[in-house]
Amino acid sequence: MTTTVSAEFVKQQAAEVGFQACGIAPAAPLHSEEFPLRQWLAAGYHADMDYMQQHVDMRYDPRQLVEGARSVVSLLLAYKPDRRTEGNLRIAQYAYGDDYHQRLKDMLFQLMDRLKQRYPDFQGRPFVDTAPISDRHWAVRAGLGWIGNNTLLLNPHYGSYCFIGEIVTTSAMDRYDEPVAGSCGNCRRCVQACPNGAIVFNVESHCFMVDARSCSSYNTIENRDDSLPENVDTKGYIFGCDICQLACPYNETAPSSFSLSDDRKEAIEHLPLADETAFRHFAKHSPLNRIKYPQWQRNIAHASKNR
Ligand code: B12
Ligand code: SF4
Ligand code: SF4
Repeated sequence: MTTTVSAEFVKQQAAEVGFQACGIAPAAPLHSEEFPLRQWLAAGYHADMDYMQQHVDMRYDPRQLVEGARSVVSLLLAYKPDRRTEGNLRIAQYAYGDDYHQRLKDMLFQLMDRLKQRYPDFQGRPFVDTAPISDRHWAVRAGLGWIGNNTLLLNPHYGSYCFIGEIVTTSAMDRYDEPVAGSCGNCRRCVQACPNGAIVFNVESHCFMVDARSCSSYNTIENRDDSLPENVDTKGYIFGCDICQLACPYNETAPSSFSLSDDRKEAIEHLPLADETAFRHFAKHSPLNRIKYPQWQRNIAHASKNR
């Protein structure tokens, strides 16, 4: 039996490491009503993301991912920039900075080191978007917000402009958080703003889901085909898409957490003209490393044709 960990201590250390919010949930399986992954897959909304079909049971139960897991520590790293880039061709705001996978992972390891210093028998594994675990649903369980109609985690203070990571640990906590009682109410701004009607209401699950096949974010990032579907209008986005987030009133009032320097802004604005060497140089430490230069050029050609 491992030592029971103070939740207060975890949160204090998380804040010192630089996370904007931290919540903790017991590592009990997710119900299919709160995470209708099987319905999403059955509808074909995952497009070519075959990895979403793998380890489905594990996505419902973190104890299959980390043996003996007792708690999930969920952490938010906010990224709303203080200004946006200009120009007709643009990348999503989450990609303005360095690759968040690396940054978040470094921070999660720092937090684990601090916890191990205080609790030498503390054991856990950090995750960011890369393992079969649904980041948003654990954040909801840990009281960090609710799932908005745009299907993203909406934190009442930071909106949806935040990355999510977690530590799944075998330690028990002395206190757990409860989900918050927030909701989108009658608002449908994001659904109406989507240029591709990609946010669809799933009658069976009684909630909104993203059909990736029509989503600009999927198409500009995950789609590996030589050309993009003609009916997808990316509205100038050549990597990711912000439209359903820009429409959200919570994001309007959220504080900015990332300062876009003049140099970085200029580099991003010139990126559509970059040759392969310059693109690779920029992409190396950025979320853009998810795509190769031919995809980048495909996205530019598609967005230019739409315009
Ligand atoms: C696959 C994936 C995608 C796919 C599919 C997106 C999707 N909505 O499923 C694509 C490529 C399109 C995508 C795009 C983006 N992604 Co993405 N993606 C993921 C990934 C890897 C898995 C998501 C997943 O499990 N989908 C499967 C379906 C079944 O799950 P679901 O969508 O959660 O089910 C929905 C419904 O059932 C409904 N629902 C379920 N329960 C309930 C309960 C209630 C009360 C209600 C009302 C609704 C409801 O809402 C659910 C939320 O979508 C996660 C990382 C991770 N491991 O969790 C990141 C992740 C969701 N992505 C992220 C980001 C930042 C984005 C983009 C904003 C990037 C961009 N700017 O282009 C866009 C946003 C597009 C959008 N509106 O979703 C962040 C989101 C952070 C946040 N605040 O929520 C994550 C969590 C990565 C991270 N670690 O930070 N993504
Ligand atoms: S990311 Fe863009 S295309 Fe995808 S659901 Fe949101 S607004 Fe629609
Ligand atoms: S725009 Fe409205 S409906 Fe969409 S996520 Fe924000 S509050 Fe919810």
